[in-house]
Amino acid sequence: MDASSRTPAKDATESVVSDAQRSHFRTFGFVAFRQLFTPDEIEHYAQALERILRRDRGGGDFDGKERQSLNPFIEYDRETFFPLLDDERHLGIVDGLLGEDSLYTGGNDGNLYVGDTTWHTDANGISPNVHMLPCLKTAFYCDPVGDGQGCLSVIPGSHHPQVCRQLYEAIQAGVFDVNAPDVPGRVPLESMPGDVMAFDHRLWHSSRGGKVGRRMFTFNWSTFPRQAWEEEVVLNRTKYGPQIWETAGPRRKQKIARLAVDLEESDGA
Ligand SMILES: O=C(O)CCC(=O)C(=O)O
Repeated sequence: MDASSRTPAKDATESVVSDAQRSHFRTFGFVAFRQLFTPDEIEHYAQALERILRRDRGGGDFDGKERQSLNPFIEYDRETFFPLLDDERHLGIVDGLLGEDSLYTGGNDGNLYVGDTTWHTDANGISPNVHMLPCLKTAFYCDPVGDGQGCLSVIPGSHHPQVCRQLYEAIQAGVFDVNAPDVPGRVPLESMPGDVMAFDHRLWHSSRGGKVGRRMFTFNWSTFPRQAWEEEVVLNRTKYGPQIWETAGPRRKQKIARLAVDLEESDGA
């Protein structure tokens, strides 16, 4: 089920996503990319994340009472985090899974987790309104996480709109409890620093048993819209601050320039 392999950090010129991984993503809604980054790189990001979150707390220690989440967070340390949006390995994942013209949609969050995350999707929480456009999240777990110890769990295939909706109906019928640790078919995605978890926004996912202060950050991406309804989905999700332009490398500039016209038009409307 896990179409990943544990290989050393990849050369940027290598193709990041294999045909098998692309097919796995389309079928099951997720792929775990193993050791795409080095643990040292991830610790560098994790420490920058901790500094940002500390400043956000007014300089105090994390009291561990509840999750601290900042969305967006990368804007608070642009030198460290914006290059990650142009990193060939990161873009390689997203372009490999969503197509060469995939887009960063502006959403990113940095977290210190406390306790469990109940079952939900990122498309619309636990609502049955599921769109048809493949969008995904890349998640960087900065600490080792295992089954029942803070790793992501997913329900493979639940990103397919019909299954996604059926799970919502199962909640209504009392068959699927979003607080339950287990549901039939659950797959835990253990992660080591350097791994990247990529999953479709419509995929049902959860996490449980993590240690207090579990460090994790994410980015949101979309397939380039080709039809009017797709454009509406993407424009609704996309928010670009000025830094997205100021910091962009050539590849990002080229990608977002195509959407920029539409965004300006919708902002001005
Ligand atoms: O790691 C977790 O607790 C859950 C992550 C999650 O739900 C998300 O990033 O959408």
